[in-house]
Amino acid sequence: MFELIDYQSTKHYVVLSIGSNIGNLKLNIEKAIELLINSNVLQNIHQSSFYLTEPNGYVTERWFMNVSIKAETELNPFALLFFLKSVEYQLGREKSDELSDRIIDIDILFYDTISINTKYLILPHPKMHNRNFMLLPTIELLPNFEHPILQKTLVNVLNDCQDTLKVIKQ
Ligand code: PH2
Ligand code: MG
Ligand code: MG
Repeated sequence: MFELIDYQSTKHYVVLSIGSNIGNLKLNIEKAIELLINSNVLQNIHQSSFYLTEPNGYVTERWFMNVSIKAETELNPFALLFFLKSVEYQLGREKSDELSDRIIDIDILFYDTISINTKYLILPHPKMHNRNFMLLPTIELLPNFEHPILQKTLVNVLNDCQDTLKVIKQ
């Protein structure tokens, strides 16, 4: 299925959301970003502030630390996803399901302005417009970026977002 999509191997703009809710949350995220920088897979990395965030859709009571980053890459979306999974693994991520507490989670929010819906990857991230913990850090980096499906800026997406969970800038 992947080979049907022909992505040019030039520069692509990506936005990632990184989260952690086990151990030293900030240190886990810093280590992830260090691995991203040292890999040379991502260039021109910009990071948002750290945000302490109330768990969204979780049974757990452990709060998260979240950040967003924007960067450039030459990898196609699936190769990028595979690389990010390997970084999660290097940092000790065990289960990869949506519901477990996690040392590290790295999700792709946007890849250029593409929208795709596959078994392994949906872009833009299908829940981001309902999640303060993804929207607020990303707005710090790209307030006027237009959501490719909703066709409104991220600031307007946040204005229409029903999420009431707390997101506290550190
Ligand atoms: N990640 C989830 C589900 N819920 N809540 C917060 N606050 N932060 C997260 O990173 C997060 C979440 C699924 O990956
Ligand atoms: Mg996630
Ligand atoms: Mg994930």
